[in-house]
Amino acid sequence: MNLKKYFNLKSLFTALALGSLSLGQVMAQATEEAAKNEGLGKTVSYYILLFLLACVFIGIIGKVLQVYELTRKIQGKKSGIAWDKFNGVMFAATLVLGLYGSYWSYTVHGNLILPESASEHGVAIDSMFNVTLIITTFVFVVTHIILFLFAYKYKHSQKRTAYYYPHNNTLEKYWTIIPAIALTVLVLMGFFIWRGITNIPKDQMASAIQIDVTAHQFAWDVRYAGKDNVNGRKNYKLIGSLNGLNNLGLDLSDKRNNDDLKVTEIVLPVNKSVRFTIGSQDVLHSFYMPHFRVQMNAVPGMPTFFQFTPKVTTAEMQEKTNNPEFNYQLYCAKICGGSHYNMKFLVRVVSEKEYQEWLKEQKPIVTEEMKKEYQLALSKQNSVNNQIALNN
Ligand SMILES: [Cu+2]
Repeated sequence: MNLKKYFNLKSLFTALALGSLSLGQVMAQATEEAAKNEGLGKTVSYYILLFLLACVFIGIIGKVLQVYELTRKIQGKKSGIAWDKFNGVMFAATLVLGLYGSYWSYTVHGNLILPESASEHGVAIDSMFNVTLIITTFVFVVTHIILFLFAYKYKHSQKRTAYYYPHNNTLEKYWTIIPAIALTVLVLMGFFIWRGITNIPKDQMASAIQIDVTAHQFAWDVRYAGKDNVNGRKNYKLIGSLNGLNNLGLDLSDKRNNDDLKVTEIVLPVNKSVRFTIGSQDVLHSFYMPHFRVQMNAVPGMPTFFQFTPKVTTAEMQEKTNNPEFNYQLYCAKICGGSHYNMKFLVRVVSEKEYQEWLKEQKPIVTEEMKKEYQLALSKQNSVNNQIALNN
């Protein structure tokens, strides 16, 4: 069977070119329509249409060039375009554009970087970040210059034949050992810094201000430990008990709960160590305070901890950032559901005096109503126990 009867190359390309053109026209019309509608010019669909239009345009150019080359081939002529040279120049151009793009990204996005760390341990994290960035940037620039310039300089030429170069042990050693040493240094540096942050001596743990944070879709509940500096026990089985009042599942048989305070903002005294106990009532959340370089998962059923010392007050940071509206925030850094973005909680760092004044105004988390419900539940339980005892 002769396939040529069914596939005529010329008509195939004509059909392809026509198809591309008509698709291009449809896209152009759609883009124009989109741009006409007020505000639509900035929507995602508009940019997707533009991207598709660019793809179609490039496709058409490719097809035209293909037809041109095939025609020359049929006529027994040499290729009309020096593709080797073209590809080589494209490599060199990509190098220049890519390096400029990286430089642009570093300068423009680099300005969006967080202000200086507002916590003591954050300084070490920042230095680790900077060292990693310097090393990786250096490697990135050098390897890209070598890769792209080699592709340009040694592009295919009729005058030169390729040299078969299968293996070189010395080179293998260099490009295995040097990155291995660099990575070991970076990993060890990270390990020791992390250990310094999480490995806190017991006395320092106990003396820090104790704050208990509970995450749930889509909010944070925060309580301070009160005078005894110990947060009372919680029990997940008690969540929603006491006629729906006990949304944190506090165990009222633990008297240490009675002085715990419910707060609507986190207020921290400057230069005092503070220890957060973090938990979740539903899915994974992430306790994230970027200005203090603090991030820790909030895991259901497994308390996690983060202890740190804030060293810049909110007022000082407002001055440093030249932004009188500046405020520290606690965010959730896990995409934990549809309203995840709502998980914000105000954090203020103030002087010791302001902190003490604020603390005095905070109300206990265990309300009188909760206590009454608890007593009621206890008396009901006692009567049931008595009945069981009597029946026996
Ligand atoms: Cu969350």
